[in-house]
Amino acid sequence: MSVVGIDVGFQNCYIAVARSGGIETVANEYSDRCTPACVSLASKNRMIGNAAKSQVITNFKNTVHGFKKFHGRAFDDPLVQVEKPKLPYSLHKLTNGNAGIKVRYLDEDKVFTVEQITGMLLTKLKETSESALKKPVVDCVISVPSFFTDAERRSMLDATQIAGLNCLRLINDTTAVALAYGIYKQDLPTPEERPRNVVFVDMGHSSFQVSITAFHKGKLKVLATAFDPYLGGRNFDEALVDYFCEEFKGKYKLNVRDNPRALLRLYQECEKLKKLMSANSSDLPLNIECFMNDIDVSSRMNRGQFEDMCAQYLMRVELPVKAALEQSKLSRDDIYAVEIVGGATRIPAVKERITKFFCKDISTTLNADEAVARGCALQCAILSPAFKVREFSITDVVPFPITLRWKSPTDDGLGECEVFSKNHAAPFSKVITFHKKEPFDLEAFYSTPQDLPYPDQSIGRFSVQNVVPQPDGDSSKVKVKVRVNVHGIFSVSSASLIEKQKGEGEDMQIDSEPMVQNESRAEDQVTFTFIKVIQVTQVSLSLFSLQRQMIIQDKQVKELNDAKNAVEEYVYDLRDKLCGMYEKFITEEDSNRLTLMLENTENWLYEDGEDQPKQVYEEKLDALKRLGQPIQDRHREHEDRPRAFEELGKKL
Ligand code: ATP
Ligand code: K
Ligand code: MG
Repeated sequence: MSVVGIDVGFQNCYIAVARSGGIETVANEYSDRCTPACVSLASKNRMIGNAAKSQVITNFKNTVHGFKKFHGRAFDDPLVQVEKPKLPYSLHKLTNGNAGIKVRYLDEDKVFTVEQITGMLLTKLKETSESALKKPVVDCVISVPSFFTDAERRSMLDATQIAGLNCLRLINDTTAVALAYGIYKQDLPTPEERPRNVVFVDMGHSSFQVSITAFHKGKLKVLATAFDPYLGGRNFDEALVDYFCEEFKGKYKLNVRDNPRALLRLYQECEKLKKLMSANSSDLPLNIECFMNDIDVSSRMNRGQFEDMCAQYLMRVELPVKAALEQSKLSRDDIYAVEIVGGATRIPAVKERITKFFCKDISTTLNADEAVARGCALQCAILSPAFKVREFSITDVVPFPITLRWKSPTDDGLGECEVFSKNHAAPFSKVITFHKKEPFDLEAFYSTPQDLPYPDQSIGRFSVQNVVPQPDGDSSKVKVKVRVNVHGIFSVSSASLIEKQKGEGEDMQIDSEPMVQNESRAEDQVTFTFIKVIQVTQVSLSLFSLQRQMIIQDKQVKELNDAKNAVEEYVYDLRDKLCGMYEKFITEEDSNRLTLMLENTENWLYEDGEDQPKQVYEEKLDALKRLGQPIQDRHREHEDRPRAFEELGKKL
């Protein structure tokens, strides 16, 4: 089994794997440990990651990025509607109401689900980890934001399936970071001692997450999580873009927002400028040549100005930090350290806000970019029976309270009860006892819609069937098991009918508040049907075959390019050698003829040979090799001769 951890960021993805030396982050074929969350569809193939990122401007309509937040969302979702006008590519309402991504691919209009797009990205990340480990990768652990709801988590799991991955756990970003922090610490408190409480702060490109975690030797327990799902590095880029758009309107009479390419370039330049300002407080230039209508633009900006401009975002930094501390019921003095990760925490003003709130210097002992992926890989290693790693127990939390509501056909009223409170430990199972004479329905939903960064409160509806009264006409005891599983997803997992015991049950009130227990026992099973789960995307077989087809297509395009490149390389190589090391091994006349032929081949590659089937390139290469090989052989023979004599000399 493979031990792989993947941080699927809104902008940047990282992979960590377990090798004999321990956990290490791995680089892709561009020697880059960061793979951009970007997929570019073209008329002949797909590009994913770094190759796709280079298409952001040239092929803007079909280069998809910034899609992580569309997981599990309907097209009409307010968040989707807010994002839509800012995207260079189009969104499309799918028949199931979800947001689909519309692009031109293989010269046809195609609509992909977000699960397919993330599936493509994950396929790339899978390949990268496979080439690092030199073996197939299936099992992995993947990170999600701690505020992801059930629908978003289910959608992410579907994407992993499309990519042929088996996700052992969806782990919250900040929990992965906590694991990466704690597992190697030798000096954690013993069970009798007071815990070491650490605050983890992660500001990425699209969101801001905070957790407070208590550590003891061999275990971590998340006490609280808080977040601003709409605050991240991209807000700071946007502030700069808004500013320069306004400035260029007056200064150059340019309407940048009308030109998608120019706008995308401005975003890229503003992000660079933002990063420069993190290291530099002086005035910095912004220059873009041939920006729009052949006009070069230039301007300046400094950190002070930038911070004023971003005051509204900086103000929001304190809120989740404060909320997390309140929920944990700790005081500032109880906090051992504040660890920050995520690219946007490099903004000095963001760091300042956090430092100021805790009256404490913040620590940057973790790798800000790679800690999430490392934590994922560590979790995968813990779950893997094949890999030896220190035992470490992880207790996470439920981010939003969950309520269960029930109703039987003949019941007068509805009953409900909160089964998981906010920050309840997770994963966790509970058994709820009902007294019922007939089948009944259960509906699970998030209790506090005002706190939910998702427009739909409902989680799912479940029907408990085959419930009958006791022989004496009394209500039966029905035990229903509910749980938040290892991925942070809620489900009603089973139900059982309890035979009435003598002397028991008489004093139990019928239709009383259900009793909630934290343990289950094996009982006779009641048939249990899952009526409907809201917002679940089913991975259908056709999605799998489409993915397979795309992989085959990409492979064919790559092989074709390789075959063509091989001809080109051979031409250059042989031409070089004809004027150099092969000179003495060919007559001048033959050499001239061959040079001419090489030149013709080179021209052909740019003209008629530009777009040929793979076989044509292979035949061309063979023909060239038939002429080149004898020269190469004569050369090698000549080189080998002195060595042969030398060997002979030694023997004599
Ligand atoms: P998310 O966690 O929201 O899914 P992500 O994981 O892809 O997003 P990160 O890779 O953690 O995000 O961070 C990317 C963000 O950090 C970008 O906005 C980037 O511009 C910003 N960033 C990176 N380096 C710096 C820097 N030196 N100064 C300011 N911002 C930076
Ligand atoms: K990331
Ligand atoms: Mg992140």
